[in-house]
Amino acid sequence: MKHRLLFLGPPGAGKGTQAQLLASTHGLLHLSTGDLLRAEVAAGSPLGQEAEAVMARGELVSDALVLAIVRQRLQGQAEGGGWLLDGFPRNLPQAEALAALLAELGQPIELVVLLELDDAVLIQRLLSRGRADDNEDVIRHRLEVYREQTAPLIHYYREQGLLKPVEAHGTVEQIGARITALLE
Ligand code: B4P
Repeated sequence: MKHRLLFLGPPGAGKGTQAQLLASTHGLLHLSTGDLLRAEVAAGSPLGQEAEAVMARGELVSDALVLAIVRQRLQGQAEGGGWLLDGFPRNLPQAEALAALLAELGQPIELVVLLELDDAVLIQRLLSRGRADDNEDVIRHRLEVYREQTAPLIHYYREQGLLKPVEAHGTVEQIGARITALLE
């Protein structure tokens, strides 16, 4: 079965880690806006140049920029192919734009997986990863941005009956098994 899934959760909850795993075991397109933006930064494209400083501060890149990337990738996906969106949407305008795009494509979201984890563990995981935007001040700011802008999506998707919370404590395999169980 070709699933259409969305991964939601605070920075460092393991969205990227779990999304990669599930996409490879289930043959889904893995669309991570964070990875796509980092690839643009690495390539030094005009889009990457615009995104770089914003990401380094732990803020959200403009909706227009992110939406352009997602639209292009989802439209390019073969009809009926499954996908997994990781790190997108990150605020209500992005969620509303996604809903309009998916209605246009006739591909509704099947399930929204919410990865839940305490701040102390999130901060530890991100500090040990050590990416350019993983220093303590920026991490704290990313958590604030998550609470203010992304967390309202929990209510938005719960109201639509799509939300499934998952405990993101434990090993990668344990969390992966919890997510797989939701799909069965
Ligand atoms: P993202 O790339 O989405 O990254 P993230 O939220 O920080 O991390 P994630 O939850 O995916 O954690 P991961 O699996 O890597 O965003 C980065 C920036 O991009 C944003 O701040 C923003 O500027 C920009 N951006 C992205 N999307 C955007 C959008 N839609 N709109 C606007 N701006 C956008 O795991 C973290 C670490 O934990 C890893 O080192 C991993 O190995 C480790 N880990 C994972 N699972 C573990 C486990 N079970 N136990 C121990 N460690 C674990």
